[in-house]
Amino acid sequence: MEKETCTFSYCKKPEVTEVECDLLIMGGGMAGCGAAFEACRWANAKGLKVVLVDKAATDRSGAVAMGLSAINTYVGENKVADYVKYVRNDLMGIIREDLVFDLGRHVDDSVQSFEEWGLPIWKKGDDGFSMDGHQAIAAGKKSLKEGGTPVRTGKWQIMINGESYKVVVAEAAKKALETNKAATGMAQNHFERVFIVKAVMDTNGKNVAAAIGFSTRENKIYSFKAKAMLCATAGAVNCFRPRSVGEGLGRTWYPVFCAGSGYAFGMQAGAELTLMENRFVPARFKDGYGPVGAWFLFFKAKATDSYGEDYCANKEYFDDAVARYGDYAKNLGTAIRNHLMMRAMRDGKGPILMQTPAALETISKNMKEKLGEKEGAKQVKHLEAEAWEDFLDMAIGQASLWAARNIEPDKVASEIMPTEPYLLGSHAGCAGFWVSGPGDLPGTPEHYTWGYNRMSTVPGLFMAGDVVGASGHKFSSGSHAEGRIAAKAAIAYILDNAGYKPSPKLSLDEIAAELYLPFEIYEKYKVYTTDPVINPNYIGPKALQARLMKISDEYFGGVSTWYMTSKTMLEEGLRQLDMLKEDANKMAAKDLHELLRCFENYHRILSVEAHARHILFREESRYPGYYYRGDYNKIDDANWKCFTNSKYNAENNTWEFKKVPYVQMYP
Ligand code: SFD
Ligand code: AMP
Repeated sequence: MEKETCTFSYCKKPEVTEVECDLLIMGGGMAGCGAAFEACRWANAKGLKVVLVDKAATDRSGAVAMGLSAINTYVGENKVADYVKYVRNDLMGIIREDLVFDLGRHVDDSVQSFEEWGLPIWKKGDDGFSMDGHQAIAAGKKSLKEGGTPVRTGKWQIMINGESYKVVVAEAAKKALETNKAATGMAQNHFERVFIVKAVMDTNGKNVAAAIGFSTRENKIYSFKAKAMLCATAGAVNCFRPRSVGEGLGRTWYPVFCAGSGYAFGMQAGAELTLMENRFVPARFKDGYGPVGAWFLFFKAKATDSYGEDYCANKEYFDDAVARYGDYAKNLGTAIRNHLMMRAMRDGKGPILMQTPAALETISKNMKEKLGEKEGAKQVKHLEAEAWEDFLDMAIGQASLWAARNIEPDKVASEIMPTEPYLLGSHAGCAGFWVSGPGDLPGTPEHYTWGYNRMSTVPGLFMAGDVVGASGHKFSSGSHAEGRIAAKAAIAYILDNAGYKPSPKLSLDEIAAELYLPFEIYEKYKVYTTDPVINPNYIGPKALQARLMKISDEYFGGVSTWYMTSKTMLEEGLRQLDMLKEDANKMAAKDLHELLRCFENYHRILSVEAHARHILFREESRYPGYYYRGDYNKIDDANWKCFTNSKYNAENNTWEFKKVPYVQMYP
């Protein structure tokens, strides 16, 4: 197939801007905002230039755009070593305990800062009852930093009034960037609605010299040259066919705008990935994708099959799980809870129901016993409002679906369902890059650290949040703290390598031609057919994404195969993916929005290819409930209690895989 190139014979050449800085932060989400806040504290005094670029508007970008109703990682009165054990158990025994411990010892400082910046955090009242964030502030309750007692849902989670969580966190980051602008005289150091597409290597063949991207609002492309870069652009969604199709297409739990750009960027640079076979398949309220944590932990609700049986307590299912997956099944981690739910579903005992009425009834009874009928009823009304608030603050679609279906949680149980797979490293998943740890923790093995905390295997390229592998359960607060950890180390790296001058391998003209190729293809062929959406000379981004999701769903363990895959299925899927990668060169874009979608597809293809190749490499089913290798449907610690690391070579499209020893640091 003839390879298309862009000579700007058919589309208009964009304005090209080169931005020079010391530290480039890619992504303005939780990790990116943490990085900007911390980097400027160390950079300003040294006159170092810090730049943040975000594909959206930072106030409302990333996974926390809609807000959240809980912070899922706050250590508080608990021991950090226990946090490590909790994460290890939930992620089936293989994590980087140095990264998790390091995050656990720093995360609370970020949460206490959020409160100082204006995030309302629920507090325990003197009567032992919960006060939501606003009530606590009005009652003059102590802040967390002063020793105030948060309202815990589970051992690690605290409740917040988080509709504006992201706005609060973004404000602090933007203010910090303002101070850096003042300190360095930069004209602009915060770029919004600029989509980072690719890493351009340095002529030295070691460093990433530039990150290139384009504005999604004007015909402008950017080349950001930097001495160090921090990638915080989150995980990948819509690589697999979602359960919501047709009019529901576009509804997901993790945000549709997470396209795996971080995974693609690091892979283009040759950074090593780890545990990329992992994925997160959350149980969610059906069709609305509402999270379940607050119902299980705060409202103490039970999920049962349609006969009212708690499937996690089903002896036959449980014993079989222990027989196949060993003691890991006994921890009843997130994956195993899914596995047992699917056993019940496959036995025709579905739908699976979140018993919300029973939970609210129990709470109401307790409250009325403790507070009397009148005050009790008042408290119950407040709590029912919180049941709705939980979704209004975080997954609005679920609240509107409840309304659309006349579901009142105090009267009707709701169906829950495992979703399509998501690739991420910050929630109950651990797919991402192999990064250096802090290096100061006792018992840290040598191969866990190489100088600068959270630096990838590419010198000067740092990672934070979803894109850091082998250390899940960071959530919003942990991602922010990890951004801070990585940013401080990046500034140290820049000061230690002051002599490095980035010299990108590609010229600005070559960059412009590569980024605007889909425009050139569209303008070149659009008149060939009466409807430009259908054209034998090119493929639109929507059609290509549909093909990608079909291949992943049917061969890499999507919802249509109940997450089952095997060597033969993976190999057939990868064969079809290779053909799709060829077709991708023929993607056409009619406007900037479609251009964004075209490059998001490239990022999704690379992310899911890495995922499938890692599943092929690990010959066991380490995460039952997330995916199954039908040809190795058991956990095999003897051969596979280790990290699986890979390195992609973008120039010749080849992959290297290796096993890396896992070391338990905390008993
Ligand atoms: O209910 C580019 N999460 C929850 N965390 C909690 O602490 N509590 C909760 O209650 C949580 N819940 C929850 C959560 C997420 C979602 C979607 C829902 C419910 C519905 C998880 C956290 O949100 C998550 O762990 C962190 O936000 C991850 O942080 P980070 O920084 O890794 O990702 P991000 O915040 O999405 O930011 C990514 C940024 O990158 C930008 N970006 N910019 C330029 N170029 C590109 N190519 C880019 N690609 C992406 C994005 O715009 C964004 O700014 S519950 O489930 O438990
Ligand atoms: P979720 O709403 O599923 O994203 O989960 C939010 C938080 O609650 C995460 O920290 C989960 O690990 C935790 N969680 C969710 N469901 C349960 C459960 N059944 N038991 C214990 N923890 C849970």
